[in-house]
Amino acid sequence: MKPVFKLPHLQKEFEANGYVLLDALGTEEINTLKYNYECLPEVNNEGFFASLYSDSGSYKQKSFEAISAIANKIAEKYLDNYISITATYVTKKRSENSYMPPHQDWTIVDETQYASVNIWFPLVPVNKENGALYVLKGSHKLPSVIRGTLIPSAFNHVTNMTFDHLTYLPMKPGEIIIFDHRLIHASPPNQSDAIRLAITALTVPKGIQLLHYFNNPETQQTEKYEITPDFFNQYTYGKYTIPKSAKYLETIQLDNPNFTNVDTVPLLEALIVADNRERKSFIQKIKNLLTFK
Ligand SMILES: O=C(O)CCC(=O)C(=O)O
Repeated sequence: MKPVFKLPHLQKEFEANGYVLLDALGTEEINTLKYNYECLPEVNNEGFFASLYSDSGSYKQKSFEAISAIANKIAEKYLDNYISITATYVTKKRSENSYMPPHQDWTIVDETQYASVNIWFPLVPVNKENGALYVLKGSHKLPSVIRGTLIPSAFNHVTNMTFDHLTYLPMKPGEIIIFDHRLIHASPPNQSDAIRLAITALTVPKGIQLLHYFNNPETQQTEKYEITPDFFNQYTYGKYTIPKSAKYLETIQLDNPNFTNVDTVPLLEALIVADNRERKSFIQKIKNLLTFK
């Protein structure tokens, strides 16, 4: 697998957990990104919004332009020959609809050779109340899954990825997370009165073939397409049509696993913590016995 990070200790952390947290941005950059957001038309009417939900290619392009210089500065500094090909403000307004359920992002590269990542960061402090990210640490190492338009989630039968079991990542402006697209992540609804303003930038190794998988509802077959970064300006989330610029490559046999709670239990934070506590108290009991306490 091609390395993602330039620095070996970050690469090691990324391989172990599926993500890396960094203090990467200064106040000036945060203010620029906030100002650029204010210059875009208001589009989030309710709940969660990302530019992929808009059917305006020009809006998507403008939001990418508002972010790309800073996203690519991060990619350039920390990642080994990666580029951000699309980026969006991800906003949550107060609403139960702003809940983002646990999911993996689409497969957009050949994951037997490469890792594609998101660079995600908040422009306001994020917490349990307004929609911080939660992750299932190590879930990028679960058996491989093809993900794309209309492909059923391999986690449809998993019910234990609740917020009290996932790893909670409160973050301040300036902090970023770079995570593998295979990493399960989620965020609770915004219950505060202020908008939760964050950014996500889809980032890939430079110069490689980009992919999209599509479960064609007419044929019930899974089609594999070659795409270019333009795909993300042309595709509207929820419309289920593949932009003309995408090049059909082949129809594949979809052979995704069907995970159950048994597969995720070893990764669940609360259970690991409880397990460690139990182990510690067991060790303490043995020590007490040996020292006759
Ligand atoms: O912003 C959020 O709460 C979720 C973001 C997300 O799912 C992503 O960046 O892939």
